[in-house]
Amino acid sequence: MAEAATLEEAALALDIGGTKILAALVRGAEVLAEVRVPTDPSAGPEGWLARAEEAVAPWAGRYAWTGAAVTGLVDGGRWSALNPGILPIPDGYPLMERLSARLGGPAAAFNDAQAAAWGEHRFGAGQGADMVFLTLSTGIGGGIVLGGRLLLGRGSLAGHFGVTAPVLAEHPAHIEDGIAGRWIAGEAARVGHPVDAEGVFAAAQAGEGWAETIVMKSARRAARLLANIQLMLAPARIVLGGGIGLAPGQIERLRELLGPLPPLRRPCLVPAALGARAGVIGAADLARPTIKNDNQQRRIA
Ligand code: BMX
Repeated sequence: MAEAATLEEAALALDIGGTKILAALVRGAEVLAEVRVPTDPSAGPEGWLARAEEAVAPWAGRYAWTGAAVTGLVDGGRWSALNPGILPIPDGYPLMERLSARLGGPAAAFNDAQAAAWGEHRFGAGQGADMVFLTLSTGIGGGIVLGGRLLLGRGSLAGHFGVTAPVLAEHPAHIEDGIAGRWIAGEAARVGHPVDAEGVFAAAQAGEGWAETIVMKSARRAARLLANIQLMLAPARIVLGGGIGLAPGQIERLRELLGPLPPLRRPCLVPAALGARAGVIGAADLARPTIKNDNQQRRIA
C-alpha cells in the first residue's frame, strides 16, 4: 500500500454500482488504498452504506471529506433510481445527509458516470477535450464535459443515455436492458450458459460461438448508441469505461463496427485511462470544491 495521505489532501471516495461497491482513499488522481465489496441489491441504501462503512473503517482519520459516485440520479443530495432494474434505490433517499452521518465530515454525491467523466477529463483520457464518457457496465451511464464543464442534471444532456428508449422497440423500456451486463448474463443463461458477463467475454475470447454471438449483438447495439451520441454532441473523444466497455476485445469490436461511418460522424473511441477507478477519482475531485469553496459552479454546469 502507498504512503499515508495527509488529512487536508485525501478524500474517501465510494463508487456504488449495480454489481459492486468500490471504496478508495484518493489524493488527486492517486488511489492510496482501495477495497471492493459486492452490492447486494436486496440490502437497500442503509445496507449498502453500512457495508461500505465497515470496509473503510481502517481508514478513519485519514480523509477530510467524502465523495460518492453512485448508479442512479442524484438531485439536491437525494438519490433515486432511473432504472430500478439496475439497483432498486427508493425515491429521494437522503444520500448526502446519510453519508455524512455515517462517515463523518462533509460529503457530496454524484451520478457514477458523471463522476467518472469528470475523473477522465481532469486526469485521464479526456484531458483538454470536449468529451463524453460512456460506461458499459451493469447498466449504461454517461457523462458529458463541454468547454471544461461537467453537465449535471436530469435530462439526456446530463448523459443518462442508458435509460433512453430504443427507437426500434426491441425492448420495452431502456436501451441498457438490451446491451449491458445484466442483459449479457441473461442471454447466456437463456442459451444454457449460466455465467456472469465477465464469463461470457472470457468464453468469447476462447472462441466459443454462443458467447461471440452475444457480445457481438451487444456491440452492434452499443455502436448505434455511440453513433447517435457523436451526432448529437460531436465530442472530440468518447471515453469508454465499465466492465463491458473495457472487457477484452470489446473496444476493437466497436471500432470495427463504427469504421464504415464517414469521418465526420465517426466517434473517436478511447479506453478510460483510469479504468475502474475513474468514478472514485472523479467523485473525490468533484466533492472537494463543493465542500471546501462552496463554488462548484466554477467547474460544473
Ligand atoms: C443506469 C442508471 C444510471 C447509471 C447506469 C450505470 C440506475 C440505478 N442507474 O442507467 O444512473 O449511471 O445505469 O450504472 O438507475 P452501473 O451500476 O452499471 O455502473
